[in-house]
Amino acid sequence: MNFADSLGHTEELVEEELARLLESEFVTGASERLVAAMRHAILGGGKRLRPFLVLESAHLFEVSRERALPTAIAVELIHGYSLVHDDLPSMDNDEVRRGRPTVWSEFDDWTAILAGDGLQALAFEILVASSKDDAHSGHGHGVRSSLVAGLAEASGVRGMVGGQALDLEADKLGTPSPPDSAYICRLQAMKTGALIRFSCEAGAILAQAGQGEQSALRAFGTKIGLAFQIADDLLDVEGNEATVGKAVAKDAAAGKATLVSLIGLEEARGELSRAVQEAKLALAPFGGRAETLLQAADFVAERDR
Ligand code: GRG
Repeated sequence: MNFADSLGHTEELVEEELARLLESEFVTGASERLVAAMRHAILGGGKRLRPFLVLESAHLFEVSRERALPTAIAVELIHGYSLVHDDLPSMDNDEVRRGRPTVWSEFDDWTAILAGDGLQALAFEILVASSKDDAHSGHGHGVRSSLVAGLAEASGVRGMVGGQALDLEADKLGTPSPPDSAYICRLQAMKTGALIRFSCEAGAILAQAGQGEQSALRAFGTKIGLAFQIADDLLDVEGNEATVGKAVAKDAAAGKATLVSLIGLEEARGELSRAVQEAKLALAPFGGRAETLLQAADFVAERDR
């Protein structure tokens, strides 16, 4: 299967699983409007890159798709919640996401806040409830608590939430003024990098791989997280709104400092290709087994959406 087909296959799998989840006992008794907002947030779009990274990193260790799927879904639920909250009027104030109205503009802001909260809680609930075969393997509890701890760290104040706070402080409070590239790199590593890094590490956690292999995947995830963010900044400058599925040229219009605005397009392209090279180097210990993850690194850098 080529890379595009493989990513497409994961998109379908994740879509089906999320649709099933949002009709399951996990939402029984919840307000219909709230569940509709959660469905609007999470179904019908998105590249599903993070779940793909979870499934592929698990595949490196021959962990089955079935066993890795709850972790992949949990990561996507966290990502979905972050987008819903990020789009809110009080944060980024976006009306279009994945080519459709954002949750707050389709519903309202309080429903969007609650839908995001609901998606976040659901992520941890399915992670803890997951995997029948873990229970038989004798190490289910340890693996699950490592996954929960890793996801909480990546999505919380030392990761995504902390990075978002640094971003909004610079943007709305003007501190620091002006943000320099060290500040931008730190906030981006937390805001977008941490969840991507965790997605790559998750396979090693599921497989209870040795420290060396886990560190290699962590290094790979850190570098493709950086590449992902530089590519995102470049898309904001060079991308096409219809393809990207959201407003572009927002950063420059808002006078927002990004790596691209600080170091320029050419230098940013150089940083992007360096990050991809370093990501690939980190996977050297896995040899040919890591072929799909190597292709994922190229995809992250070359994507147009
Ligand atoms: C609100 C706690 C909280 C956090 C928000 C991740 C984030 C933090 C905000 C997203 C803002 C943003 C557009 C960042 C740029 C990188 C990014 C996460 C892009 C969207 O991710 P993709 O391209 O989206 O994987 P799809 O739609 O493919 O899932």
